[in-house]
Amino acid sequence: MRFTNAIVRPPAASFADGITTSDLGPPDLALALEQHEEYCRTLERLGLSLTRLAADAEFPDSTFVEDAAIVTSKGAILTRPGAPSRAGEVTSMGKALGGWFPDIDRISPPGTVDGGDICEAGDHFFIGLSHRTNEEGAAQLSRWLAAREFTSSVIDIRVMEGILHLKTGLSWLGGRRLIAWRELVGHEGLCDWDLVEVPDGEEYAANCIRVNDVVLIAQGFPKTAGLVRGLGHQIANLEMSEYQKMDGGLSCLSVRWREEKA
Ligand code: CIR
Repeated sequence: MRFTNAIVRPPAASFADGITTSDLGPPDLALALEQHEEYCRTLERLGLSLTRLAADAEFPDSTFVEDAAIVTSKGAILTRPGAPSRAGEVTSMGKALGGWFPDIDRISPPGTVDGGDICEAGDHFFIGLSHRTNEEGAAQLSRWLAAREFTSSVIDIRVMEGILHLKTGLSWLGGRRLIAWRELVGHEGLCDWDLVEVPDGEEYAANCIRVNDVVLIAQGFPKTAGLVRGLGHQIANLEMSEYQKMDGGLSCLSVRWREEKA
């Protein structure tokens, strides 16, 4: 099954006002827009049809569209982002997804879920329990997935330092293969999986995405790129410097899904 569709949204003029813990300095908006355009072109080159939402300055973090929805081949659900400043981002996401998913579901209070905590690995979904996704949100999502014949398991990352979302430190490369931060490699919830450890000092590159036959990896992490290539994957590097400054990774910039053709 190949990805066919994605939703993206460029950063707005307020981008630098978003939430961040990084000490890399404020992002350069013009450069961020260039990097975003290259990201979009790469998805299109890989065969995806893009829906480009308009930049929304009311929500500085709204370029990180992945956090607002979880889309599977069997339906979509709007999240309830854990950061209060991001709660309103789901409204425009719901409208955008409505064309494909008229009966879209949603996480309801007191549950919170950020899409960045949800790592799809085929028919299984890892749900990160984080400072954004709470137990109630994880339980709601797990029931929703089970009703669609997907399995799920919860990985608690609240005690792991420096990890915002589960996918900050864990990505699926296809089959049973995952790439992960060292802290996650020994995790009991992942022991049935084939874990590739991201090289020391290149932790940011653990947030990569496999889009059809190509793994997209942030530019500037040569050891990770070499490792993934050595496993037989084709890779493409994307410059992400301005998003890293705002704690965002490659996966956050799109909501991707596979459209079943009738
Ligand atoms: C935030 O803190 O919510 C944003 N500045 C970054 C969100 C990154 N999203 C993701 O990892 N899925």
